[in-house]
Amino acid sequence: MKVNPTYNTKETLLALYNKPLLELVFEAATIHRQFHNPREVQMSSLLSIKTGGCSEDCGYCPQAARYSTDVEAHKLMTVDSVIEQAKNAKANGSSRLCMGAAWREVRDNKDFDNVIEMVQAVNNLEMEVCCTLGMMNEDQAKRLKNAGLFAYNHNLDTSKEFYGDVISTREYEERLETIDNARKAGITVCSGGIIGMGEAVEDRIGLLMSYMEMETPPNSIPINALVAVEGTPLEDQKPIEQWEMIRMVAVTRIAFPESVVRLSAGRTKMNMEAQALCFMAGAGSIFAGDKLLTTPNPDFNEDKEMFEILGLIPKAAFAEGEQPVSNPDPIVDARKKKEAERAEQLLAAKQAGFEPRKVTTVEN
Ligand code: SAM
Ligand code: DTB
Ligand code: SF4
Repeated sequence: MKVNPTYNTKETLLALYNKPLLELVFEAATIHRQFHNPREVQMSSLLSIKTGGCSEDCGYCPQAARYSTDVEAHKLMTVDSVIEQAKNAKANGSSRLCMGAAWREVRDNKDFDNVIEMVQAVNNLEMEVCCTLGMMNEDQAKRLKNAGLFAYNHNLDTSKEFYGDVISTREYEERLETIDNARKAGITVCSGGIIGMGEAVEDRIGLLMSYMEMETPPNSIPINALVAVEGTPLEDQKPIEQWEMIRMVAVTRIAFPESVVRLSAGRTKMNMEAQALCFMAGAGSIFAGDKLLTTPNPDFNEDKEMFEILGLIPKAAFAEGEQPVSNPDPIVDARKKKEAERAEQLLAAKQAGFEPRKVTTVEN
C-alpha cells in the first residue's frame, strides 16, 4: 500500500481539497484508472451481531448506552442466524460481510469464541469476512486471523486534534494500537472516518495525515457522512453538502492510490448523481443492504438499479488478496468437547432416573 508522494503533507492535501471541484474529480478519476478497474465496485454488507448497550461515549453513535436513542440493545446473535444473513447478503451480490459489535473492546469470553465460529463459518461461504469489534490485543487479532478473518475495521474517525471533542472514553493512541495489532496478525486493515460532525476541513485532512504517517496505510478507507441520530450529542448537526463527500472521496483516492475508498454511511441522503461523482472520483466500494448497523441504507434493489444505470459491476470476493484459511480454534474446540461431555453425562443421568439440578449461568 503506497501513498502519493505529491500529496503527503497537510498543506498539499488541503490545497488539493480546495481545488475547483471538477478538476479535483478529474485528477482523482485519472489516478483511480491507473490502479483500479473503474467499473468494479465492491458490495459489502454490514451485520450488527451485538447491538447497543455500549459503554463508550462516541458522540455520533446511537449504540452508546448513555444516550437515549431508539436503538434496542440485543445480545450476541447466534452463529446460525449469522450464517443465514450472510447467505442472504451473498445471494444479493455482496462479496464481503462486515460483522459489527457494540463493544469497547474484545474480551476473552464465550462471546468472542462465538465470533470466532462466525468468522470460520462465513469464510467457508467464500465471502470476505470483516469484523469491527472495538479495540483488540495482538493475541485476539491472531485468533481472528487463524479463524479466517480477511479484514478488521477500526476507524480513527477524525483528526487527533478533534478526537477529544467527539469521544472521551478512549485515546486516539489506543485506536492506532489496535490497527497495528491487526496488521501484525496479517489481517488487512479497513480504517476511515466520518465527516459532518462539526470538524474543520483541516480535521478531515488531519485524519488522512494519520494514515499518511503509518508504515502501511489502510487497505480500505471508509468515508462516512454522519448519520445524525436523535438522542446522540450530534443529533442537531446540519447534514453536509454532497460536494463535501465527493471532495473527501476524491482527496482520499488521490492520497492513497492503492487503497479501496469506501462510500459508506450517508448514502440515503445522496442522490444518484452525487454517488456517480463519488464513483468517478474513485469510490470502489459501498455498504449494501437496507441497513447499516442500526440506521437505514439504500436497499439491494435500489443499488442494483444504480449499478445498471451507471454501468457498474459488483466486485468478486478475494480480488485483492487470497482467501484466508480457516484453521481450527483450540479454545472453541475444547469448549465444544466439554459441552458435549456434559450433555452426555446429563443424558446418562436422566436415563438412570436422576433429575438434573437447575444451574444458572452468568454470562458477561
Ligand atoms: N464498537 C466498535 C468500534 O467503535 O470500533 C465497532 C462498531 S462502530 C459502530 C463502527 C464505526 O461506525 C465507528 O467507528 C464510526 O466510524 C461508525 N459510525 C457509528 N455511528 C455512526 C453514525 N451515526 N454516522 C456515521 N458513522 C457512524
Ligand atoms: C464504517 O466505516 N461504517 C460502517 C462500518 N464501517 C462498520 C458503520 C456505519 C454505521 C452507521 C450508523 C449505524 O448504522 O449505526
Ligand atoms: Fe461503542 Fe463503537 Fe458506538 Fe463507540 S462507535 S459507542 S465504541 S459501538
